[in-house]
Formats: sequence, C-alpha cells, structure tokens
Amino acid sequence: MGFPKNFVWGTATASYQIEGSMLEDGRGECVWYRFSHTPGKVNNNDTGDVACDHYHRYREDVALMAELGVPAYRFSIAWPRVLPQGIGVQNPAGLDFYDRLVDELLAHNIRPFVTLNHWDYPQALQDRGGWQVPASIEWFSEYADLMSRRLGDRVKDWITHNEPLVVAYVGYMFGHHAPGLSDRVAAFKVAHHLLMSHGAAVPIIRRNCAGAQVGITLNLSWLDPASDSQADREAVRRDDGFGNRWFLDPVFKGEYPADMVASLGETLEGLDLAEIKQAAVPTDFLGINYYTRGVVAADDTSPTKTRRVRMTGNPHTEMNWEVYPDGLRNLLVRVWKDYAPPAIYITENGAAYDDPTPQDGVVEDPDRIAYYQAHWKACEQALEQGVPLKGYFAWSLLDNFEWAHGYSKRFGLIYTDYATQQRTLKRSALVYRDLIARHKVQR
Ligand code: IFM
Repeated sequence: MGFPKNFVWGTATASYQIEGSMLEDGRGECVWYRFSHTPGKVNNNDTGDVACDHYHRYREDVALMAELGVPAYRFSIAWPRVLPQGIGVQNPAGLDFYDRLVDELLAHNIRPFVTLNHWDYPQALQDRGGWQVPASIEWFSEYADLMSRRLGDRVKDWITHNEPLVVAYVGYMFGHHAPGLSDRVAAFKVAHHLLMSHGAAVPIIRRNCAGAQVGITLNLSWLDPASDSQADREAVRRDDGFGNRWFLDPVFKGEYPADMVASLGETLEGLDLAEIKQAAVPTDFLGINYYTRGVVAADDTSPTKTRRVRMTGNPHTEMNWEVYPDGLRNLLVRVWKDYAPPAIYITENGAAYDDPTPQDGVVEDPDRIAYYQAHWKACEQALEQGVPLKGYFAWSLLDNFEWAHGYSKRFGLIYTDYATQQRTLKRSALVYRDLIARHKVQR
C-alpha cells in the first residue's frame, strides 16, 4: 500500500472509557460518573467505575501496544483526576499517573498524542454552569496550562477537544450523554465555548511546549442526498451546516456559517457570534473521527427538518452504522479542499461487532478486519489525491465503555473480559500489526 514511511500509525482510547478508579487517589467526580450512576441513563446501568482498570494495568496495556508494534498512542487526560475541582488545587497522584504513563510509552518508543478534553469533565465545574458559561474558557485554559507544563517536555502532540459536536448536541440537545439535557439554546452555547476555549488553549500549549503540534478533533460526516431531488440536496446542505460547517468554519475561518446563523435565529440569542474569530488560531493539524456516512432526506413535516435514511445495500456494524469507506476518502478530500488544514490525522476509525469469546488465545473478527482494510484503502486513495494525511489511529486499543451503550459494544483491537480483566488479541490486531510492520520506519 502507498503510505509514506513517516505515516503515524496508532491506536486511541479515552480516560473515562478505560481507566476505572473513578474516585481513587483523590480523583474528583466527573459528569459521566454522575450520569452513569443515574438509573436508566446508560444501557444496563453500566458505569465507568472499573472499565478496563487501565489506571492499574497501564503497563500491561503499553506492553500490548509494543507487542503489536504500534508506534503512537492517543489517550486523554481525566481532567478531574488532575484537578479534582476542575481548577485550583492539584492532585499530585493524578499528575503522577500521567507522568508514569507517558514515561512508559516513551520507554517503549511509542509517541503519545494527548487529548485534553474527551468528555471526562469535572462535575464541580458542571455545578458552576459548565460549558454553558463563558468562564469555562478560563477554566479550560488553566487545565491546558497545567498539563502542557507538566508533560510538555515529553509530549509534543496535543489535541484540545474531542468531538465538540457530541458534547454539545448529544449531551445538551438530545440528552443521551452527560449531562443529559434537552436544551437547544444551551447546546449552542456549549459549542461556542468549546470552540472559543480551543482558540484560547492553543497558544498556551505552544508557550509551554517547545515544538508542540496542536490540533482539534472533530467528528465529521460525509453526507449523500437520499435522492437527486432539490429538497434532498438542500437537506444535505442543512445537515452539513449543523454537523460539519458549524465546527469547521469557526476553527478555519473564524466565523459561523451564515446560512445556519440565519436559520437558527433566536436559538443563538445571547451569544456574541463575532467573537468566534478567536477560535481560528493557527492549528498544526485537524483530527478527524470517521465511522460512517449519512444519507439525508428532506422531512415532509417541516421545511427545516431532515431525516436519515438507512441504506440496506451495505453491511452495518453493531452500532447500526453503515460501512461506507468511500465516505472517508470523499470527506478527506472535501475538508482539504474547503479548509486547507496543514495536516490531517484520522484520530479515530473503527467498528463495533458482536465478537465471539476468545478461542485458543485469539478472537476471530473477520468483519472488523474487512472494515479496517477498506478504510485503509480509502486513506491511501486520499493520499494519492494529495490530501496531507499524516496518520491514522484505530479506535480502539481495547474494548471499553461505549458511553450510553455501556459495555455492550466492542470496538477494541484487543478483547476485554470485564469479569477477569483478561486481554486477548483479536485477529484484527494481528492484521494491524502486520500492516504497521510493512511500513515501519527505522528509528
Ligand atoms: O467511543 C467513541 C469515542 O469516545 C468518541 N468517538 C466515537 C467512538 C465510538 O462511538
């Protein structure tokens, strides 16, 4: 395959999804702790209290990465583990944990990519208004300052936020994620402050960390119209505005998309939309999380509504997401042409399947292998078209806590037996190992 020799291959995780030890060693409560402990919010009332017990087993997990020859690892910091109240008093045990993790990675020649906000948000700050209030920008800046001072001598790759869309819309508009609100006005405030805080944090990280490469990760969709009708094509335009341009335009152009501002009207009341120019600080890369495409139709019940159409011709994963690798290539080319980021990383891509239990020391997962291979091909095609794609992170290293789905969805390259915490490589991990070995850079 035509990947450049310096292409960065990695795996990704997030703190709440794997660490466990929720209130151990001085860690403060996070919004997902509160949410998952509220009956009925998460499938099976699962919580992240133990998850993959990575807090205690990180050495084993790093050794597994090394065994697979994975040269990079994207993980996130649990903000309330290092600042239990979100700001102010630091937690030495939490800071030490991330020191040890980074050192362990470097000792195994694995390059750490740190995400500051992958939804593990301090409950103490939520109680003060959370991302809905402008002070949240200052709070995030303090946290970014602390972590980049602490780790900046060893960590050079930084991601401010993971998927601000999901925090804002799924957490505050649809209520399926923490904090579980159904408030459209709040959702756009949250998106605004997340984007603004990205703009505030980037120069802080640069100041503290010589040679830092800083970016943001967005979950972006490739959208196709359900038919060739004008109504369906306009529906695509609206969904693109809502899900893609609402986040891309601020980061790369310093403005919100005018068509969306007009159609959202009063929903945006109270926001100083012009200040969003501060979100457009130069970033070194854009992280893109891609899983599936959307097929969009106009909704006959309202001129502004859209609906998603389930395509029956292609396979679907356990998340009921269509397997559509062409969407990844199309999306990469589109984002590059419309926004010209200096570099792009796929910071997440992968698939959940109903895996069998381990047999003879391995888990056979042919559907996941097919998914990955098709998406690697799409990356290769994007590279051939000139997209500055610098790396790819498989989601996820381990089966883990899949948010409102609890432990029912397995995304891992490595199978987690939650009762025993035994890890078993899936066949897809071995296929990924072989792909990486074929492209290995001698360091
Ligand atoms: O597990 C999540 C991850 O935390 C964020 N991106 C999507 C993944 C799969 O749903």
